[in-house]
Amino acid sequence: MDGRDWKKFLLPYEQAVEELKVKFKTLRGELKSREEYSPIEFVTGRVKRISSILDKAKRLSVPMEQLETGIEDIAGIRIMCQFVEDIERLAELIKSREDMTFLYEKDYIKNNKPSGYRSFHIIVEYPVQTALGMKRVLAEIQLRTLAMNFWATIEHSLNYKYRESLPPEVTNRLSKAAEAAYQLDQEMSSIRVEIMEAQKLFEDKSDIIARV
Ligand code: 0O2
Repeated sequence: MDGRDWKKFLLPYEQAVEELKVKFKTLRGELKSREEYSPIEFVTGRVKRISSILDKAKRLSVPMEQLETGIEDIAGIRIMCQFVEDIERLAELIKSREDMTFLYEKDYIKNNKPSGYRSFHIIVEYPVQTALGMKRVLAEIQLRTLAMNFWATIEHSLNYKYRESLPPEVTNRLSKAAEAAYQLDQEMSSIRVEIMEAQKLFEDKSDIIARV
């Protein structure tokens, strides 16, 4: 594929990422208004870089003409939550949506990766309305707590720096940090009800001040 072919190939994925970001940000606002608490803290999204698509295709032996079905995270959405319990709720909400089709999930929270990576991945099929008609694309929705995201972001940049051959000392520290992030999630879950009540009070107070 040359540059123009890639541009055309990636267009529906770019559209899918933009639309999904809007939809999940809207869901955050709606849940906040309805329930005074949202399981969504913030949402990000990206289209996978061409070099990263090619690396993954090579690693998984996916032929170029099967990229659409063979690489599931060309369109990627990341939703950050405060608590592990929020991830469970969100996963159910996503599975029941009618604007996307749930295909399957990868639970790296129950079964974390050897690296220490924890996150909940949902693969969906999302219909994009293009100038040529409807096109279904695959998208990966990653659900993470803030602690999981902190760890994964740091590990990702270290892997980028060391090109996946991390010095043992760094690997060791990352493994300890993964354990600490897990403990943090557990501690926060154990006082979740108190935290949520405090945040609701805080929201109400800010609301009154904003209206005065
Ligand atoms: P990019 O383009 O840099 O965002 P794999 O076979 O290891 O690639 P798997 O198990 O099939 O991965 O997972 P999946 O569902 O394809 O997701 C890959 C993405 O999950 C990665 O994208 C990361 O965002 C995240 N991820 C998976 N494993 C790890 C890990 O050990 N550490 C971190 N930090 N993130 C991970 P890419 O490949 O980074 O793509």
